[in-house]
Amino acid sequence: MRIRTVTTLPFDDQRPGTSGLRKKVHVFRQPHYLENFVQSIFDCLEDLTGATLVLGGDGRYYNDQAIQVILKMAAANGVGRMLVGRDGLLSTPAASCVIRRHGALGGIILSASHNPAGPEGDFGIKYNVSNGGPAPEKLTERIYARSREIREYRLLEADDVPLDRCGQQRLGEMTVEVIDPVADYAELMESLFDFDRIRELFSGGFRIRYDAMHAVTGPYAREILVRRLGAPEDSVVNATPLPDFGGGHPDPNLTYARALVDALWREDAPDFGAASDGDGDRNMILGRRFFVTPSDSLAVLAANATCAPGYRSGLAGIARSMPTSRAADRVADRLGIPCYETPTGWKFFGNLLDAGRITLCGEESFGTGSNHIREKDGLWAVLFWLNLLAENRRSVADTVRDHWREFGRDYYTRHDYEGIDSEAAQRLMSELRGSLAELAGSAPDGHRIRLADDFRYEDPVDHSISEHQGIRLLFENEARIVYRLSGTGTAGATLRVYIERYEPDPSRHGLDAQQALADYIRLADEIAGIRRHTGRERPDVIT
Ligand code: VG1
Ligand code: CO
Repeated sequence: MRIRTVTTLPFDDQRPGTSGLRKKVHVFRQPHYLENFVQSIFDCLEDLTGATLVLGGDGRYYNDQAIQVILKMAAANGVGRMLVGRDGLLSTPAASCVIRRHGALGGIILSASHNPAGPEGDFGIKYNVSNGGPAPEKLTERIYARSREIREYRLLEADDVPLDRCGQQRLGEMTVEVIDPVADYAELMESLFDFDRIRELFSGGFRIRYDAMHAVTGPYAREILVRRLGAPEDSVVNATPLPDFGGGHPDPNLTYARALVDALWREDAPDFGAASDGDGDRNMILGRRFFVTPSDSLAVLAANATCAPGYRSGLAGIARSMPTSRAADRVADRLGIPCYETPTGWKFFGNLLDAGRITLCGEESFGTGSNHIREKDGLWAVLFWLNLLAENRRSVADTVRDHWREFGRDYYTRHDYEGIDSEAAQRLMSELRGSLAELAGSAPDGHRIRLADDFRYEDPVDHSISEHQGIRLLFENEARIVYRLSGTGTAGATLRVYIERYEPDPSRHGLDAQQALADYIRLADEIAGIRRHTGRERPDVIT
């Protein structure tokens, strides 16, 4: 076996976004494209020689080919041991768990999360560091800089490594260890939640429907929900990971997980519904005819955390991404613990978790997690809910309504305008930025704006600064509108508008969110000129 040094030229578009580098599959398949980025990662890791790395992905199209390339490059770059999920599979949370459990230097995760897959779909690659979490901006910026000057990469000339069976193999000087992608993760879950209680819940007739959306969580849900917790086999649907996710869009929300929503709205609906995204880090929680917003889910779990054995001793603090509703803040306030507001993206929670300042964290985008790993975790959230329901024996809807009665309700919605013209999107944002000074203190349609700014975050631990993280308009009555552009898309731009309003009065908690927020939805368009700039009459996705 020979190490080959391949001459290459840099690409100028390899800057990682909110969560790694995401591009269309055909972009990744250009000669040298994947290799350049992987070599750029390796070049930025000081302790690579002899180190252990973790490798796996969500099983989407090109996952298998990319893994073989990365293995050969790792062997040529002096990696000592590579832990690879069987069949190249590892959910994002499982990868985080494996990195931590095995003391790895880091891991490479192949996923474009909830973006559609297949030859015409998206592919992605992300590097996670030794705490199991996404590389911080400092490192992703270094990797990007390296990708702009790279001139060669190294690759071992060798046959492909079979990945269908667990066990050790050699690839040049490197050990390839194929591991069960589920085992470590399932064990971790068992240590956090009361499996006996959840088993009792199921055996008492409580019915659940978990939709794996033909993406990576099928094997995890089968092992944990069916095999270990005794839910009936047909509780997990679409459980076989497919390279094109069955042609679907594995984004667990009311639009893309429509079949699940319909099932929960039927007469014979199960008690509990849940879905995950492509790489298993997101979750949607449904009750019978009831949708739990991710922001509420974080708040409810925080308020009831001590029901789960792993959180018995209480919470150190909570963090939420800036556009996430302030429902969690109210719980933190009540508990007398700090609540941090971070920019969008899980990487911003890492320092707070490592420093022990927070125990739970979450994002409005169907992401919830804790200090057990350093990624958001879809199945974990499902198990937390099941643990809570096994304790309180209430329905999902009653659990959330009880919570609103106690803390007030934060009506919340997110409107996404997908695939809009990039320049139009930039113009909209810069016009908005330009009018911030004018907006602050003004009262469009009688709604006074108390604060208008472009969110800037100073990390309380390492004091690094992240600017331009979204435009916030805070109204006097605690309503809020936030605008930001997505950092995960691969075609055109996606404008996200987040709208919320606080309602303390329980007699007014029964409205539909779109209705309750109608004034502010109108204002959001008026203020930013969404229709004028994008030519769109309505959002593509409402969550
Ligand atoms: C979106 C979400 C963000 C999430 C990110 C990665 O980013 O808004 O909250 O962390 O996706 O999620 P953006 O920049 O498109 O708004 V994913 O599940 O990679 O797993
Ligand atoms: Co994801």
